[in-house]
Amino acid sequence: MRVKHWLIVTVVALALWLLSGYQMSWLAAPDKALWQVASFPIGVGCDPSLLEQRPGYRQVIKTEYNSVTPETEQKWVSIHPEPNRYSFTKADYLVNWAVANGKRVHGHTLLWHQPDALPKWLKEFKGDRAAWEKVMKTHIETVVGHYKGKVKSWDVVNEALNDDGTLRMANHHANPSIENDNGSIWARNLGSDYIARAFQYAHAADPKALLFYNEYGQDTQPLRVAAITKMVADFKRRKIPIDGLGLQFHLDLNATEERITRAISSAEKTGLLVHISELDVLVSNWKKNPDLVYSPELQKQQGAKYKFIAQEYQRLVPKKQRYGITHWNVGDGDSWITNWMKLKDWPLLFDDKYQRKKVYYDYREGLKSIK
Ligand code: 9MR
Repeated sequence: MRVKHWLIVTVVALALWLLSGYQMSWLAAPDKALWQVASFPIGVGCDPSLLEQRPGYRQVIKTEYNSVTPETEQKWVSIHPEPNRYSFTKADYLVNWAVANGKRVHGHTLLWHQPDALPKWLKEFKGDRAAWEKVMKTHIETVVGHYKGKVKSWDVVNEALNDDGTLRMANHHANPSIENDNGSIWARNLGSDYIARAFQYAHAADPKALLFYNEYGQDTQPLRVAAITKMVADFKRRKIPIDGLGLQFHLDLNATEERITRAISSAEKTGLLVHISELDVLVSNWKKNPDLVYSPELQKQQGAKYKFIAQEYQRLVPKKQRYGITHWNVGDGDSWITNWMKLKDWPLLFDDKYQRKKVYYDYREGLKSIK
């Protein structure tokens, strides 16, 4: 009787075990998320309002990415709207959500010249060198201090150089005004060494934060790349605390493999961390074309570009220098290319309903192929 009882128990247990094994292989294993197949963090530029309001948006970020960057909410215009008032609410929402969900937070950005990103009071601010220095220093101390321990890294200075590698300073617009200023209020009012001081202030405010210089056009502007390399060497010599370089990579289908390789490689050669910080691949090639169709051919070319970037980043950048690849928002409908540039385009990995696109899979293949 006893033996029979044990026999039944054993047979049932065996059957259950076999069945569960069978089910495991029978039901397709869930796809791994991007960050799970990559050998480095996969980030996304986020809008906290969308994060709060759209479950689809939130879900994709939650599952696919393990690093986030606030797309605009930490810029001066959002976070420091009046001389003596900071407004942290929106950025805090994103940062707290990210921390609670185990995501790394990359801060963006402490100094940028772009008029849309600056509050009116600052664009109109009048003061001598010392007054400007105080404004910059207090802002950096306050913002970095506020996020100490939560924001792991910062784009300290963004886009400080012209295409020819000179420091962005004067407004070169044909009819210059504060609203079309393509020069820099920082360089004009603080002098040419302001970048180094910004890094020092940020470091003092949070010595553990990793500090980045972020730029665009490294694939197209070799003189700008040379200037960045020179700046890094100068900072190292002077012991200015810089940890990494951000390559924005707002690319189009004309970005050749050779140009992409050169850009990544020059950043890697500085020995600093390399962050592809704002990736998107435009199929419109920056042309306004309301009739453009997202044809299979365009999708194929775009997919090849994404895949190549994923592979090349891993091939060229040693593991310890890989800070990650950050995508500049989630779905095509959220992209600055469609919303801000007003171009008909499909530059991201997800469609406007947050479904994975074909390029998503091409990119994931690239992430998988080398380790
Ligand atoms: O994508 C951002 C867009 O939503 C904002 O309106 C704009 C102005 O703040 O900035 C865009 O992001 C820029 C980033 O901060 C710096 N590199 C270029 C990005 C595209 O303009």
